[in-house]
Amino acid sequence: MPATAAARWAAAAGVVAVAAGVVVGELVAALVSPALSPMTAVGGAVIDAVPPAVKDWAVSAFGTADKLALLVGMGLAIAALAALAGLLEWRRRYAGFAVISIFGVVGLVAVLGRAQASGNAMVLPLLAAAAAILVLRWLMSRLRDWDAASVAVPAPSAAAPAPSAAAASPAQAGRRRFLQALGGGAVVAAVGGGLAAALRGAAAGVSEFRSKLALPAAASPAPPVPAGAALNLDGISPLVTPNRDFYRIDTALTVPAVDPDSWVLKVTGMVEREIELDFATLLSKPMIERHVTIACVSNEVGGDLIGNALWLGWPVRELLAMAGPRSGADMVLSRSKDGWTAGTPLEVLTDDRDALIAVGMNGEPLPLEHGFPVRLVVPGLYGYVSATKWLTELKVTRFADDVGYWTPRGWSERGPIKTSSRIDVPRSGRPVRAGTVAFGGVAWAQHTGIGKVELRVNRGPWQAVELAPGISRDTWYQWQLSVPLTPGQYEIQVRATDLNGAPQIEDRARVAPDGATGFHTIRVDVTP
Ligand SMILES: Nc1nc2c(c(=O)[nH]1)N[C@H]1C(S)=C(S)[C@@H](COP(=O)(O)O)O[C@H]1N2
Ligand SMILES: [Mo]
Repeated sequence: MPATAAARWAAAAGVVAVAAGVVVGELVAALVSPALSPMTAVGGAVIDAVPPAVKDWAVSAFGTADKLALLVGMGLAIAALAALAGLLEWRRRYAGFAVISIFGVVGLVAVLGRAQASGNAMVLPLLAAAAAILVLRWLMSRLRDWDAASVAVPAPSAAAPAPSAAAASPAQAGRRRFLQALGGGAVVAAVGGGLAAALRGAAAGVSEFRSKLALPAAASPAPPVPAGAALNLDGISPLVTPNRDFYRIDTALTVPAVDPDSWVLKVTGMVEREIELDFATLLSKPMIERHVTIACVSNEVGGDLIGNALWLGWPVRELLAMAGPRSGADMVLSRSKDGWTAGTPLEVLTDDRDALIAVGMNGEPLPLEHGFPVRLVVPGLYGYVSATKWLTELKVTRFADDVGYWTPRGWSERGPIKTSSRIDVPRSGRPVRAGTVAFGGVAWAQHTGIGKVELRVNRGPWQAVELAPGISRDTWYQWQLSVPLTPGQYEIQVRATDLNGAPQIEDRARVAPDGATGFHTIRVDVTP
């Protein structure tokens, strides 16, 4: 095959491979990271980086299509670099892979620079680059096969037409195999790209709404964080978990895109008056803001499926009072946009614990992954029986008549959070220097509060730690203790006791059916 033809096909292979990689990244982003995809991250970084004059020029030249123009420009630039990657890979093995790896790293840097960066978002550029490299490797091997075959048997020229009925020559077979791969790759990338765009389209509109949404100020602001609640200890969990680090658990394969303009919350079932509440009406209600630590029933002892946030919302009890629950009702089955349900005791939604119909998380509208526009937050209960995200309905009912999503799947009907504690520092298995070793972590007993936390070394006597004041009984508390340790191996355990004097359960229990128990135990190597 002539060198120029081979180079052209190699460039085409580069474009198809990188397109396939980008599509993989965007498609997976639509599923696991709707707020941020590799392309939106790079686009956002470009917007931030261009000088204002260029931005003004773009807006005046393209008007409201400026974003589209940016995407088209990005697409062309990426296609050019992708063609170059294909060409380089053809000339020299791995040179093209190196160019694609640089793409991946640029994508990663762009993602890291965005406010919405999350663990999920960070792996996507690398995933996209890996996919592009695999596809390019595959296309290159077919191109090399074709090239080798056409060297062995020169392709028939126009002057000597190929024998039409005869079997294809190896060169023709190689050509066909390469073109099939190239065309197949292009079609798959195009179809996947269309799907990703459709999935993202809905989420993008909702994201846009969210970014422009100004939440009302709280009529009842959160009580001030007590002085000394946040200990100054390296490696301890922050007292308030930033949204981007907040654990996420749900059954939603794609994050539901709920448009606040058409959102309504229905109160149904055993009530005097059924109610439909729209988003604007909800925002006009006197909101309260509270710190609440929510936790997942699947959180293992020492696990990280727990986080503390400042939630803004309207108390569920106010809405339920308007509806008027009928006597005999003892449960509220809350339902989300995607059909998931939780069964919460009516009592905890009507007592003074400030269970919230929440719209805000740490001063922002709820992130899409955390239930935008509206979710429930109930102090003291595991998420699976209380914390419904993308909330659409509250059905007042009875435990005898209805069940939440997880109950028939082997989880308990009721899910009060069990008192527990965790050692954050030092990390288990991480060697530390002999001398005074600082231990620290968090402890929680939502809606009762923590009374004391103790630590023991090698099953010796329990030692009281310094317990920081909690923000409220509904949040976790930080603790710390310095222990002098000589070189050797140690087993360290922590236990908490709630404000009623009830100790954390020592017997180990698995997470199912109603939450793990046992003391968090770490092993520490103390080196000279
Ligand atoms: N719609 C919906 N809401 C849901 C869930 C779900 O699967 N779907 N999971 C619940 C569980 S099990 C937990 S622990 C919390 C987690 O909330 P987070 O993802 O905001 O941390 O959400 C709850 N709300
Ligand atoms: Mo959970």
